[in-house]
Amino acid sequence: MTQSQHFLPEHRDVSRRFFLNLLAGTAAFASLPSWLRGNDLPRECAEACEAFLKKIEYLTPQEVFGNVSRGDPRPYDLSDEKKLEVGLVPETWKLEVVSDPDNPADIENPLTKEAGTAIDWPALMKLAETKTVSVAKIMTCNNIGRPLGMGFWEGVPLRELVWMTRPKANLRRVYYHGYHNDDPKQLFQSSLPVGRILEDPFGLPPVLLCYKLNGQYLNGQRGGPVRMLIPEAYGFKSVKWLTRITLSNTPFANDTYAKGNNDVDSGMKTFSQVLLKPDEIKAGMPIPVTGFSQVGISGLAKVQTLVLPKDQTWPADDPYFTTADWIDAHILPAPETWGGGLPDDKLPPNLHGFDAETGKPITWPMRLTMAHWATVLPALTAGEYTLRSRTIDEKGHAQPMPRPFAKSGRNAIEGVELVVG
Ligand SMILES: Nc1nc2c(c(=O)[nH]1)N[C@H]1C(S)=C(S)[C@@H](COP(=O)(O)O)O[C@H]1N2
Ligand SMILES: [Mo]
Repeated sequence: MTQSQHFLPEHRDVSRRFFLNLLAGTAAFASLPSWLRGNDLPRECAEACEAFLKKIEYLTPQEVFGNVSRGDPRPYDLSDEKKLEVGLVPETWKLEVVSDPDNPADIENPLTKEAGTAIDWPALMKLAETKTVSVAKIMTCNNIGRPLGMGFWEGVPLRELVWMTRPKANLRRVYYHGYHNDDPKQLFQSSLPVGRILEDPFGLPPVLLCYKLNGQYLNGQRGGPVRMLIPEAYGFKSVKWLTRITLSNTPFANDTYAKGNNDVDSGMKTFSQVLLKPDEIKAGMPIPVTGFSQVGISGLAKVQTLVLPKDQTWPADDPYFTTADWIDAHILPAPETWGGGLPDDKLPPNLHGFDAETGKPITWPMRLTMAHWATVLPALTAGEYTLRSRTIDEKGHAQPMPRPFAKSGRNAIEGVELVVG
């Protein structure tokens, strides 16, 4: 599957309900824009909507996730025997938490293999009995236009391990890396300021030492047995096959991703993309369209669409189409079922931002997750058009502002072709 296809099944499911409601003339119908209200949708449009009536899932099964993994060989492709030997299975996995020899942090109790104090799987599971937290997060590579997948990630807050080392002073930065075939050239590392690990700013979930995705233990591709999970960050911070954490008194990032011109301090951005449009569009017929938005750190207030004739030129000094007549789309409500392989569709324990009583998200759209949207575009005359969608974040910034640079996460306004016959 290509990057663009792999969450279509999930999306179909969520958008299906929108169109069902729309066709049934229920509350969703009443909230449609005035040009649609009071008009029964033409039969052909209803038929186009039927095309969306497929299986519904919100979460991405972990086998279907987009995969970004370095290594030669990839650690998950090693033989079972080798995995056992190097600690890539729960039976032999160990995590060391040590002081940086070059810029030491003052810690009383380093967790090392040598001293027999490294964290192993039973120790992690013991911690999990009382400390488990789950985080709803969309995983996205800052260099790839489409998200890799939407998940509920389960783990233990990383600060629990930091405190186990009994730090006293001189601790400013936390470095970490994963198994890399013991080859320095294959090292993949990342880092965080210690403050982000010890305390969660402005309602963010904690940084996790993560071992489950959508209620199932992480597979090798997803970084199992244990990976890092940084809720608000792009994927490169969430290091897989985690083996070592280094507590340092340096104030600087050491991320592998700093090479390649990447912005390593960028929070996830809000942006929108079109996913489904009818295969065939007839002149004079309204056009049902669906899509999704990544809800970044600045939230999501609106999704809008714009249709322009393909050959229409646009002023070069307005590259983001800010002066165009964008039309609001409908942000779909939180799904009723989650899918993605979640056993019995039961929410993982302590899911941040969800009401434990009702099992529903407290706010929607929810930051750091995916929101689906749908709309019906006004009828067009025959010809070729470009359809664009954009988000407006909670601060009122229209995509790709306020951070339009690609190396801090892709969020360009995409154009898709509409051919009206
Ligand atoms: N050890 C290790 N961790 C890693 C990577 C890697 O190559 N090696 N890739 C990173 C990058 S760049 C991304 S975008 C995410 C992707 O996570 P996923 O493969 O689970 O979707 O994993 C991150 N963690
Ligand atoms: Mo990435």
